[in-house]
Amino acid sequence: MTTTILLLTLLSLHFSTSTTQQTWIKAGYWFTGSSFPIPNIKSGLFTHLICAFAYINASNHELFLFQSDESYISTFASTVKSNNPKVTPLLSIWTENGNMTNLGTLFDEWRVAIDSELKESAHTALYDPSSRVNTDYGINEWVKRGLPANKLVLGLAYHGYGWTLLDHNVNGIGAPAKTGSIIGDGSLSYDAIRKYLRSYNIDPVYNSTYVINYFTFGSSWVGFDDVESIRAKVAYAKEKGLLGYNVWQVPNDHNWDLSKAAGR
Ligand SMILES: *C1O[C@H](CO)[C@@H](O)[C@H](O)[C@H]1NC(C)=O
Ligand SMILES: *[C@@H]1O[C@H](CO)[C@@H](O)[C@H](O)[C@H]1NC(C)=O
Ligand SMILES: *[C@@H]1O[C@H](CO)[C@@H](O)[C@H](O)[C@H]1NC(C)=O
Repeated sequence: MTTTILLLTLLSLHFSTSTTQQTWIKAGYWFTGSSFPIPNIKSGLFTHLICAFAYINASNHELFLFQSDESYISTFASTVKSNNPKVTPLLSIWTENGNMTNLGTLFDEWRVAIDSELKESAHTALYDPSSRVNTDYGINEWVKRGLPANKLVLGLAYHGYGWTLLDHNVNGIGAPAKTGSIIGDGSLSYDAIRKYLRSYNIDPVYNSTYVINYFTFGSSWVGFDDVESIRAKVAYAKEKGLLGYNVWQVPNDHNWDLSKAAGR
């Protein structure tokens, strides 16, 4: 999960601004694998909408689409533009991480950090006083290695990740836990989280030290970004002089709450 997010964040660096004038980028991914209808995307909340993915054939290096994606990809641009003529539609190309040598190092460091984690971790934490697995560390590392801040967009995740606590009484951030909870591998869309919180009448906690929301339910611990975390992250991106933000993935929002919070 974390490696996927990082890869997507890296992919998002491929933005180019067509004019010298810097505009605040409010980008979001729509993935063909989601069942969310393209006409329902609120394009007005974004400057860029990115259709995912085209792939590269490893043997002849040509771009290709999966046949089942073709009809979506061919209509994506005109459909999102009909709701907001100013939005820039983009096609995202899935690249293997192998060739980004420097990035690969950072990627490996993250993976090592994750693999050695025996406690739940707020996978999208902006800060983490006790480890380097956090967004702020990653951004500072990029800038230190020579990437201008104004070429970076901050990745925002519209999903959370669930863990099973070893002891449900020990449930703060960093509590001992094993991966997976509630469903499958533990990954939950923000929309599913909101419905879950509502049906069990749970109030999530916002922790401003880490910039993460979480809730516990029995022995389940779920970390995610609610509107507070999203607002704080967008404020951070502006403070750092970044180019904007990039959402993975737009259909996981709940009533557009996160996109509205981010866009303010
Ligand atoms: C990526 O490209 C570099 C040179 O440009 C090459 O040495 C390296 O083997 C490539 N890595 C992979 C995983 O293909
Ligand atoms: C990739 O390229 C090879 C060689 O041209 C071709 O045989 C193969 O069908 C291609 N695969 C895809 C998925 O396009
Ligand atoms: C956030 O959680 C950490 C770890 O439990 C705790 O030390 C810290 O005080 C919390 N921050 C806030 C603002 O509550």
